[in-house]
Amino acid sequence: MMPRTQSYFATIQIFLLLLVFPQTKSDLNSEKQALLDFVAALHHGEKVNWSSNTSICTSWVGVKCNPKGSHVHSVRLPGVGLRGSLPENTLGKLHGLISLSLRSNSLSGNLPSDIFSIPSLRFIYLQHNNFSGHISDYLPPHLMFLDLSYNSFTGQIPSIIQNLTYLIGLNLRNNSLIGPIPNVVNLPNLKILDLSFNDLNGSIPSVLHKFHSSSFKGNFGLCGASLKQCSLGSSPSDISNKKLSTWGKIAIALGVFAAMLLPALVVVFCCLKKKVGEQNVATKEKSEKLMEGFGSGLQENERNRLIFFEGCSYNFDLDDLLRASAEVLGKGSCGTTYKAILEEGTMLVVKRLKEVAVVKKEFEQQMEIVQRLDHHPNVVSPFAYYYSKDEKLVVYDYFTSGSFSKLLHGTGETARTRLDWDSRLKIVAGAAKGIAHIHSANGRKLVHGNIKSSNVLISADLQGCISDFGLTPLTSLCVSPRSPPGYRAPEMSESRKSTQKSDVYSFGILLLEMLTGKTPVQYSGHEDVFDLPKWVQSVVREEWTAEVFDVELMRYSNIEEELVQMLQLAMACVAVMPDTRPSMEEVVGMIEDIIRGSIY
Ligand SMILES: *[C@@H]1O[C@H](CO)[C@@H](O)[C@H](O)[C@H]1NC(C)=O
Ligand SMILES: *[C@@H]1O[C@H](CO)[C@@H](O)[C@H](O)[C@H]1NC(C)=O
Ligand SMILES: *[C@@H]1O[C@H](CO)[C@@H](O)[C@H](O)[C@H]1NC(C)=O
Ligand SMILES: *[C@@H]1O[C@H](CO)[C@@H](O)[C@H](O)[C@H]1NC(C)=O
Ligand SMILES: *[C@@H]1O[C@H](CO)[C@@H](O)[C@H](O)[C@H]1NC(C)=O
Ligand SMILES: CC(=O)N[C@H]1CO[C@H](CO)[C@@H](O)[C@@H]1O
Repeated sequence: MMPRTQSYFATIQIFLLLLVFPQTKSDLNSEKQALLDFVAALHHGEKVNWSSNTSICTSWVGVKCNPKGSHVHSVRLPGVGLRGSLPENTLGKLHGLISLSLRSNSLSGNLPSDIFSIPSLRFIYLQHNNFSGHISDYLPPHLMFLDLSYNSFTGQIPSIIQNLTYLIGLNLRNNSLIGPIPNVVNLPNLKILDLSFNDLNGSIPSVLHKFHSSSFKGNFGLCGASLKQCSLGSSPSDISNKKLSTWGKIAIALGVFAAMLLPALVVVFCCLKKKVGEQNVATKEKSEKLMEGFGSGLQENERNRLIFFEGCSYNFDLDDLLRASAEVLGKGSCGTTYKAILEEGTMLVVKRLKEVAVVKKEFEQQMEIVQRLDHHPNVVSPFAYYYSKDEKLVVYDYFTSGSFSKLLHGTGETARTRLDWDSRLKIVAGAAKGIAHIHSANGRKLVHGNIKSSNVLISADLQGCISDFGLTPLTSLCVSPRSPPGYRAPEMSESRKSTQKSDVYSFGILLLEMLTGKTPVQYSGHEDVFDLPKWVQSVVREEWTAEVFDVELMRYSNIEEELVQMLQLAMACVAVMPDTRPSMEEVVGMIEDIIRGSIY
């Protein structure tokens, strides 16, 4: 590792060491014996090199202990040819076990109930085996991930599920489960759900309606949400997802929400209405003209005042923009972003700003700053703008691949893309370079001020490019909860003023988002800030560092070291004291070191 990066990592390592909490005295030997009994009861391949004369914490494949070496905290034996049924009184004796993976083996029979009585257990991966029997009605209270998919489980989904408030992912796909989905009311963290291909019936609980219909398909008795409507009495009418009109969906959704009778009903309703409004615009306006109401108040002599930046090769005018067909890409309190398609086919992004805080001269000066920034492949710069008393537009190139946010989390209807580790590294490296470029320009005085995953656009060659530079000073009036609170540095609650160090903080959040797959702002009807740094710290404190990472990333082997290095970098960026955060240039250097490490 390069010397300049060392101080940050040293800080983090001390931080990690400080977090090693005192543990109850335990007998690691009894855990060793339990595991030897476990493996002796099963057929297995040669890979499982466990032996009583080697050290369980350092030499046993698939076994990891806590830092103190007092407990086994994870057992991972995916695809090692385990055959037979799991013996009682073995894994159940691992009192500090946090993560268990026996996926992709040929295990069968019932799961011993003592496994689920380990209170520390949070991650269970038993998919792709042939386990049978009922799923225990005692599950560990802090369970975060349960994957029992592709087995032969029967019986009902245990109702204890509704009490698992830490649950992030539940996958029961391809079993033979029957009966209703338990009426969950509050699973605030649940982000991954797959109950498809079972024999479930009854209606889908309303809090699960946010999941795509693919989470439920292959259960012919299920109804509600985007599946067939639940009918009272007579056989349910089969209205497919596509045929259901938007208004039909709204009616169902409203009905369900009304039935919930929550105090938050009014809030939820408002949000829903708003969303629906946007969707309508997005789908219907395709053939309509750009930006309703725009242009009507313009003087004839103002109509050609679209100002192009120097060197721009486009040749169209405001009238062309007015004739373009448009689609709403996003709507915020600072304005609306449209995708516009000119009549000859050129695709553009037009930001129509609201609540602009400055007069024309200042607006022009700000655009001048944007224009003077040297071209950089990782910075998305506008190429034209328009200013009048009533309308302010900024025009950009269109990025077909969309934003990093869209790729990581999906949007409403579209499921998230399977984004591999190398792509993620490449995207954040690009975004970091773009931000560092902004920070280094103009006597190091420039600040971005609005770094978030939806402002990182993906170029055709999968580079991350930072957009929205230069607009923050213009829109500082729209102080609203819709600006990205999850990315805001702690010192900004007092000063409100963005700095390069607050940009670094926001970028650190973006890194955490990339690593964990979690969004810092959760939209559960209304916006909740999810304190990512605090969550990561709490996870690390409890000694299951590996488990903070996005489950998508768990499919790649040999990236653990890079993951941890990246996590350390992210934590350095989100340091509470601005001065202790690295500069953006240092961040770029560190990311490059990590990537280089991955090549050689
Ligand atoms: C450990 O014991 C096994 C037999 O149980 C033996 O084959 C092996 O050589 C021993 N290894 C060491 C390092 O003593
Ligand atoms: C068992 O296998 C792991 C991984 O292949 C290896 O790191 C470890 O040294 C092995 N242990 C023994 C005792 O051979
Ligand atoms: C899985 O287990 C069931 C009995 O529980 C058995 O009928 C079935 O053949 C097994 N499937 C495989 C692929 O072993
Ligand atoms: C789930 O939690 C509720 C209250 O929080 C409790 O009354 C109920 O007994 C719990 N269910 C189970 C199966 O533990
Ligand atoms: C679900 O199926 C079970 C039989 O498996 C049946 O007894 C029950 O009435 C069904 N419930 C609904 C709501 O259809
Ligand atoms: C019910 C169901 O869909 N079962 C399928 C589960 O997956 C196996 C293969 O992985 C299929 O053979 C089963 O038909």
